[in-house]
Amino acid sequence: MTYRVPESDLLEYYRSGYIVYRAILPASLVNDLRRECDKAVRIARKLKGPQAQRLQPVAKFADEIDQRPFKDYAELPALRDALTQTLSEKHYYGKADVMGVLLEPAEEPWCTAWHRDMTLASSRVSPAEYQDIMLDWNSANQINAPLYDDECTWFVPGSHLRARNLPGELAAASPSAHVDHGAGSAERDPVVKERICDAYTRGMPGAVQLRLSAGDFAMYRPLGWHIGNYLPYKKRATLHDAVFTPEYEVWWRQWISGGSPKWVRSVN
Ligand SMILES: O=C(O)CCC(=O)C(=O)O
Ligand SMILES: [Fe+2]
Repeated sequence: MTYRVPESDLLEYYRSGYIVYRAILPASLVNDLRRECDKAVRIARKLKGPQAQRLQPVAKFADEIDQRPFKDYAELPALRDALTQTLSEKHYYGKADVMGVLLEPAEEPWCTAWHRDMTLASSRVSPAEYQDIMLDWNSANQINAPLYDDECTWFVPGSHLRARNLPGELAAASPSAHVDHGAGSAERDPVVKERICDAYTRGMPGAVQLRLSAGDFAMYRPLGWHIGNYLPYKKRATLHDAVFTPEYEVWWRQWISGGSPKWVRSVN
């Protein structure tokens, strides 16, 4: 065993919806990934402009970005070990057509809207199936693995366990809040915009900031409420990835391409 996941962290993962393996990426791998992600930033800005916030999948750019360190990450024994302790040996990550990198915008502060990656309304499944998906730890686990210290992501602990939203959550996440009080505002002054995004982010009741260090690995349930809040002066290169089992990957690929696959409960 190369990495021991404390039981208190497992408990936190079930209760809050996220877990962090601290300093699990070796320094040499972080160095190699940083070098390749410097290329990713240049490519993303060339393709999508200065406000680009991700390049995904990284493997699509194999002619410019050396894929070796990404493969090393996907096969890292310590990570596979930690994931086996947390979920099972059936779980894997690092799929070439999924893994991307999250980047800081070059010019202006920006935050996403507060969101759940899939809601009952967007899920194309029944309420009972949606509830099963929420409570099934084989489904919907997302990864943020930062190569630089990263405090962009906020999460509402425990919100991954319920489809029901509280009134304060709906108010904080309403589309008009993002336009009037969030990154969607027309404000151009960088400091004022930064404060607007900060206030919008902090406006979600009960939200906590994930404070990640370079080389950490965070796994969270993206059906819980979360947000990304980005500052142009805080360098970001955070591997963004998903965790699968063979069965969940089949379901997810059908779902993401617009299908309505039936959900079969695998955990109780
Ligand atoms: O930037 C982040 O950490 C969050 C990104 C996110 O919420 C998403 O990709 O759906
Ligand atoms: Fe998200």
